[in-house]
Order: sequence, then structure tokens, then C-alpha cells
Amino acid sequence: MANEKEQLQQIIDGDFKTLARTISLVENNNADALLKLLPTSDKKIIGITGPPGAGKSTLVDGLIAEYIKEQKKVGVLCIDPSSAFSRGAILGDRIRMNRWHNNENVFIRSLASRGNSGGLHPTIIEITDVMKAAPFDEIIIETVGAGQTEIDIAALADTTVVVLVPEAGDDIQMMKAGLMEIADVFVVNKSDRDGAIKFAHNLLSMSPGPSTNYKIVPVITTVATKGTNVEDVVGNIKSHQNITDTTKKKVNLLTEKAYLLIQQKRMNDVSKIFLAEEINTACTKEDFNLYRFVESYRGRLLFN
Ligand SMILES: Nc1nc2c(ncn2[C@@H]2O[C@H](COP(=O)(O)OP(=O)(O)OP(=O)(O)O)[C@@H](O)[C@H]2O)c(=O)[nH]1
Ligand SMILES: [Mg+2]
Repeated sequence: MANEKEQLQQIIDGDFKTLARTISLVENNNADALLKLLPTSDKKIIGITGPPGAGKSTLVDGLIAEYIKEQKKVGVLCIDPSSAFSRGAILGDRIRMNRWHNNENVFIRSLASRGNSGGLHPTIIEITDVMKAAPFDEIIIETVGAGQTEIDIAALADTTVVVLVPEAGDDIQMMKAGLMEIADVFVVNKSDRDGAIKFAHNLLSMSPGPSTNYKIVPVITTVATKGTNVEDVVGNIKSHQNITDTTKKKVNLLTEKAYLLIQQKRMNDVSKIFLAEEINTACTKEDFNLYRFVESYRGRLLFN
């Protein structure tokens, strides 16, 4: 795109077409100039995560409805590693949130995570920052699970909502290490099923509690398909947004992001082809040692 300033202004003015086009450019690592023009933003990101099929998209659909009632503009990113499989999750998200398709206050974008196992999207940090430039009042990111995410949703979202279902009961100890720690709000969805209340109680009892210098994480039982208690989820998200120690969290989030971006940029400089050529020569020498070879590359750039 010719003029990044104009492009950015269009995004700021709420032009969703330009926003969509820009996200595609970012996905292809083709928007560096625009990224450098982005203004600072204090917009809060809401992360919705949880196991596959827990009802995250259905809940997001309900959240959109609540925010629209409040006359807000909503931007949604759905990152879906499962789209690599045959379930067609991207299509699923579209269908579930279909009713917003022509709503001028709602922008929904699905991002395939290109088979990154359990990971978020490689350019999600940048895409989120572009979203922040648009006039959204709320920005929601849906992502599957925590697992071995390359970039943890918690490092991206100011408020993380973990959606679980009653059947997860047996796995709860296992989840403690991952999802439990990142949750700011717990949702026990599919509460029309057996065991929901018991499960919610168990979750509540596992909250870190005041002794760990951390608040008790609220647990809300929902039936996303009927919109039951979705309002409560909105309320708890708001409470969390208001009480967060913004300065500390901001520094933490920016540090995480900077770390990951530097990591990516550094690796961009490394060309395997170039490396192979160098090794091809180096390894024929009798005193070749991989560790000394690597040491010699510290601080050096490997352009091809
Ligand atoms: N019984 C019941 N079914 C629900 C509820 N919420 C969602 N579902 C159903 O659960 C299925 C999965 O819902 P989604 O919203 O796509 O779940 P998801 O977590 O976004 O799924 P992935 O993005 O594929 O991980 C759909 O068939 C929904 O209709 C609920 O509260 N009760
Ligand atoms: Mg989904």
C-alpha cells in the first residue's frame, strides 16, 4: 500500500476493509512501516481461552450481543489451530457469529494458526496492535487452550477468561498448572449438563486465594447457547479491567511482547541455507567443533 499514513488514518476512522487488508499484510510480514506508525494505546484486550469445543465462540457471540446493547464497537480475532484438521473450525466460527456479519459495529476475523501446534498465531502481537488503532471499544481474542502455546494468551490479554465444561472435572489437577494460573475469570459453560455446580465449586476452591497475594478468581456458570449468565461474564470482565494494576501489568505485557518480537526478528536474520553453506566448509576442518562454531556467531547476523 502506497501511503501508510493514509492507511493508518483509515483504520483509525473505522474503515474495516482497510483493517482487514492490513491484517493480511501483517500476516505476510508486509506491514513493518505501518506498525512503526501505530500510536500508543491503552485499550484492553480480552482473551477467551479453553479446551476445544468448550463453547468459546458461542460465548463470544453472546459477549458481542452484550456489548452491542451498550452501543459499543467490538473487534474479534479467532485464532484456531484446529482449522488445520478437518473440523473446519474457521467456518464454524463464521456460522456461530454469522449474525454479526453485516453489523457495522462488529469486526470478526478468523486466523488460521498455520498448524503451529497449540500455538497462537505467529503475528498475533502485531495484529492485535493494529486492532487497537481501530475505534473498537472492546477487543476479544478467542484461542484454543493454553497448552504449549508459543505466545501465551495471558501475555497478550489484559483479562483472560478461561472457559471450561463440567466434564473437565477429572482433568482439573492437570489443568492447574496451565489454565488455572492464567485465569482472571472462570466460565463453566454447558451448565445445562450434569455436574456443573459441583465443578464450579471445585474450581472456586482451587483459586489461589489471598495467601498468594492474589484475588479469588470468580467462577460463572453459563449456558452460552441460551445466553444464560453471559451478562455476568461481562460484569466480571469489567471488574477485572477496573481493578488491574495497570502500570505493573502494562510493563509485564510489553516486556513479554518485546521479548517475543526480538526473538522473532533475531531468527528472521538467520538463514538456514546460509548456515548450511558455512557449516559445509567449516565441518571439513579437522578441529571443527559445533559449540565453538555457534559461539563465533554470537552477535553476528546471518544474512543470505
Ligand atoms: N449444551 C450446550 N452446548 C453448548 C453450549 N455452548 C456451546 N455449546 C455447543 O458446543 C459446541 C461447540 O461450541 P463452540 O462455541 O464452537 O466451541 P469452541 O470452544 O469455540 O470450539 P473450538 O473453537 O472449535 O475450540 C457447539 O455445538 C455449541 O452449540 C452450552 O452452554 N450448552
Ligand atoms: Mg471457537
